[in-house]
Amino acid sequence: MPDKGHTNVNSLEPYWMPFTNNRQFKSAPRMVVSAKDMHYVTDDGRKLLDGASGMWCVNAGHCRDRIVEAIQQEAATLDYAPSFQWGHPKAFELSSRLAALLPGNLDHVFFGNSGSEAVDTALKIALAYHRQNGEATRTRLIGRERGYHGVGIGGTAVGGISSNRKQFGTLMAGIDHLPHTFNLAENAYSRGQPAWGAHLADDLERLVALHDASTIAAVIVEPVAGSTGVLIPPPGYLNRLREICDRHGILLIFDEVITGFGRIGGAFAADYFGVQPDMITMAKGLTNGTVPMSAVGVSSSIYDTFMAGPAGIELFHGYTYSGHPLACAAGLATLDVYEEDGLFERAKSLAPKWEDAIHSLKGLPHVIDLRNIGLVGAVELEPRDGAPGARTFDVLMACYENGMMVRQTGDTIALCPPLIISESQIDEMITILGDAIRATA
Ligand code: PXG
Repeated sequence: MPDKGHTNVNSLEPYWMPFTNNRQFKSAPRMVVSAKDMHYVTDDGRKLLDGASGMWCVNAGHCRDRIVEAIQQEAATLDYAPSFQWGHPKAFELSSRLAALLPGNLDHVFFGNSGSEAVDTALKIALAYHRQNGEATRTRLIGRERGYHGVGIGGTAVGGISSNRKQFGTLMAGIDHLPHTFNLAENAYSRGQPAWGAHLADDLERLVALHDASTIAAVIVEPVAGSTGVLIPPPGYLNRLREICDRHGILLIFDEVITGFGRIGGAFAADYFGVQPDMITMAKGLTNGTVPMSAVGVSSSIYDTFMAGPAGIELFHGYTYSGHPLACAAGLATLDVYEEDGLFERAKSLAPKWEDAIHSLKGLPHVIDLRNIGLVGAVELEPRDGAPGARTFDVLMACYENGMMVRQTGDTIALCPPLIISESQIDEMITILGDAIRATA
């Protein structure tokens, strides 16, 4: 083999890390090597309390025996099965379990491997549905500012984070955005849902007036925006979006990649907020983060429209790994664990304690807002002059030094622990975070 100058197998150089400051990371790597329940273990043997469920996905805690065994067994039984024109029983079983868990008439499930794929799948189903329904002019997609819907081209387009969009502009025609609902002046330190802002849903009427309903296929929103700093909807906001979509024949998609599987205290945010979407995207907690898998829950009216079409393949879409056997085995075992441990109810019953804990950080240096819902918390810090995100990165590092992993996004520290967290671990988390904030000028 030619010597390419980095033959040291432990070189950090070849790996181009995703959404990471590669140069910073490689100058001072943070490596984890194992995990169990509420903790990671670092390469220097320290335990880290997991304040982030990895990246919002390990809802049942790490390396749960039942899930590990299910994956091991499946790997030795059916390593792979083709997903086009062939089936295997666990894909049908998991679909049935999910259909039973999903709200209302979301009775059908389409599998992908990542949240990004679920989002692109849902958007493509929306476009194909309207065409199938004789409304082929409905091609416009509406997202929301500060929305995150993954990194596929569709998800990037409907997403509302400018840094994620600016390099990819030409692929994003036929898209518009609602305003986000985040407003510090009106809503700082709200406990749970903030009171102000439901009227912002009415902006959808403005977009309908501008573009005409006959051009609009779907609206996609995260019920609670996660990646851009935990933006919680005001009461009535999601209901209004639903009403306006109904009035104009527009499909409503909830991106529940983060909010699904108990995170905010119901199986899905749609249950928690009592608003029924036409599709729900899910990933992350679907397999407790163990094997990559995502899914779109689809209403029976959408599915039936396709099944009433001409004979043949109804939807020209799918992935080599749709419904992968290992992912299905992991998903089934994960649903068992959620059910047996009562984790969705647990998240709900811990939420008041969690709320008090988050809001106990009020008054610490540079804290300008605290937000919470279910087992999600956010601490908003005043940005340093000319250096957005720098202060929260220092807090992340101080937490890491003191034994905890948190998520940082812009000037927000986000907390979303596994739903198995104990009350004393909530206290521990708040102590470490409070100390980190105090230690960070
Ligand atoms: N939709 C939503 C709402 C998400 O939060 C995706 C789609 C994309 O999923 P994939 O599996 O393609 O990454 C996401 C992903 C964070 C963080 O720290 C959030 C995500 C991913 C990584 C970090 O907020 N969300």
